[in-house]
Amino acid sequence: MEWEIFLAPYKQAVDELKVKLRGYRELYEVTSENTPIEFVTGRVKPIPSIIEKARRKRIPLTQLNTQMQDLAGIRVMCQFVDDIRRVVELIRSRTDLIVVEERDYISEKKKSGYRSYHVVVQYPVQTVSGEKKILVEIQVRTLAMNFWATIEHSLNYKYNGKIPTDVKKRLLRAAEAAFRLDEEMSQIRDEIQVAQLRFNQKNSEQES
Ligand code: 0O2
Repeated sequence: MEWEIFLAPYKQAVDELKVKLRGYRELYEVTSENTPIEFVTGRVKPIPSIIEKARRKRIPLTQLNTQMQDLAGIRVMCQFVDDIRRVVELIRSRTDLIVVEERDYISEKKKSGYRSYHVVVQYPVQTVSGEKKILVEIQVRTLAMNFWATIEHSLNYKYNGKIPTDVKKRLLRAAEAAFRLDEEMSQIRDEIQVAQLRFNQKNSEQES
């Protein structure tokens, strides 16, 4: 298979969606609302990972375009858990893509402790041979969820997918700690917002 030719539209989709989703930050800057997006990353799955996953999931290489949903991957990082819902709403409301599947690993975390919200979209790319509809997996998560997933992913790599049981247990505890951190941060934000509202009300009363 000519990997470079096959993956070219996936790279295009990743590049375009990175720009489009990063654009929300600037759009929010001109409103008084807080941006739900902290930062956006993206990648095309490396060829060795594609081959390994295809073997593991028994996906024929000729069916990759329909059966491997994360050849093109985008990650959107948020400060707060509530922002994830706002980002998913933004994605659903776009008219340049179609949401084909959503996986909520926040309400129901994975066995490993992994939390994230996955939205699989179909995104049209204009190629030299016409339009190609590309599947892109958008992972939306908080900074704490991302911190955990990044470390767990590199440990998985280090241990060749076989993390020792005691390390797994500690990772599960770390995932819970990350979740509590998210909850605590949300509460702090809520309290700050209430205080801000009172402060603003007091000021406008004094002015009138
Ligand atoms: P990479 O290196 O990120 O590309 P499966 O592969 O069976 O777990 P599936 O059905 O392909 O899952 O889709 P799903 O559940 O949406 O997960 C795909 C991607 O989500 C993974 O891609 C990871 O990026 C992330 N992910 C899922 N589970 C975990 C986890 O337990 N730990 C971490 N760190 N990330 C996870 P890849 O292909 O595994 O790898």
